[in-house]
Amino acid sequence: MGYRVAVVGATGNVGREMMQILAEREFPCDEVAAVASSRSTGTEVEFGDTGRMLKCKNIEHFDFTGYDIALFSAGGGPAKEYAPKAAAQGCVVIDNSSYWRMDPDVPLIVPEVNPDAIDGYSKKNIIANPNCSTAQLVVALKPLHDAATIKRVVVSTYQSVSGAGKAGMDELFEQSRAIFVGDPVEAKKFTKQIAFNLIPHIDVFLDDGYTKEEWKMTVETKKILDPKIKLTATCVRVPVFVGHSEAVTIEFEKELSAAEAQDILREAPGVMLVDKREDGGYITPIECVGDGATYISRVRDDPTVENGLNLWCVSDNLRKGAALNAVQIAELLGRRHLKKG
Ligand code: A2P
Ligand code: 11C
Repeated sequence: MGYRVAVVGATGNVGREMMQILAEREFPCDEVAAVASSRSTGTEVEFGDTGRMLKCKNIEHFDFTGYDIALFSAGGGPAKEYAPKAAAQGCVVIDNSSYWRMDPDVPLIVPEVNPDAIDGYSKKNIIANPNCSTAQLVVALKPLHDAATIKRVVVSTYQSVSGAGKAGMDELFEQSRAIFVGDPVEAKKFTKQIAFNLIPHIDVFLDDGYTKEEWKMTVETKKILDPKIKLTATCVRVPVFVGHSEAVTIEFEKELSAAEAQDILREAPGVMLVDKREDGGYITPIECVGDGATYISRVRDDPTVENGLNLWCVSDNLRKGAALNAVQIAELLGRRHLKKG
């Protein structure tokens, strides 16, 4: 016997990827419901590449009773309104929005990093999936933290437009087309032109001058990995369709050479080390699309601080940053708490 699973936000970038990954990993589903807004009622979405078409249901009328797990990726508003309703109907929600992440009664999980935290899921029947730029970062940091204890991280991100949903991808495509044919360039989803440009602004501005995306990286890393880690971030949107990249500077309590860090990362779960120190011997975002790993390149000593390292970290933001991590959480939940069969 398998699970009854609902995918909420099934028409979106992450929702479609969730269905793809459920199918690819042969997650034991007896039934999958595709759920979205009233705008999509009746729209057909494919369950992975299986040829199996699902008709979207309207969340406003959807009854989660009898569903074991709901993977939500419909944004904060629907997460706030419908996750407690689904949870009260006995369905465990794994939510990809930022709405529940910092709730002390909601575990925020990256299975390679803090699997044990999932045991607290039943307080609210809601589990949170981290922000994409945090997920790949903590996968890279965890084995290094275990080896030498991280004190401080400085991270600059290069985030693809798919992080801003389907509308972000459409805007990069449309602006690029307009530039090539000489049409006027319109910015709707982003605040400035993104094609052939970059924008040092993701999510809303906070009072201290940081953006909420930068704040999320700080507080989520503390919640998932270690509250003692100090982290400061600069988050930048770049004209890449899929794949977030990060330049990371790490200061440790203990000494850790670049060679030792490479050896640790080579063996670390969820990590692929590609670090040849030659032309092309590193990973770029386009090469990680469709893949679940967090790729690490350019590991090198930082001679400007005591016990410092620099590295380059790239991952498919729709996969490890969102849909894959959510499905891995569902698998972990199944193994530990919702056994079937
Ligand atoms: P819909 O297509 O019906 O608007 P993306 O991040 O790629 O833009 O996708 C967002 C996803 O969240 C879509 O599946 C979208 O469905 C869904 N969504 C957005 N707002 C709501 C809502 N109020 N209720 C349910 N689903 C929503
Ligand atoms: C981006 N990281 O690239 C964002 C998208 O808190 O889940 C995900 C926002 C979040 O725009």
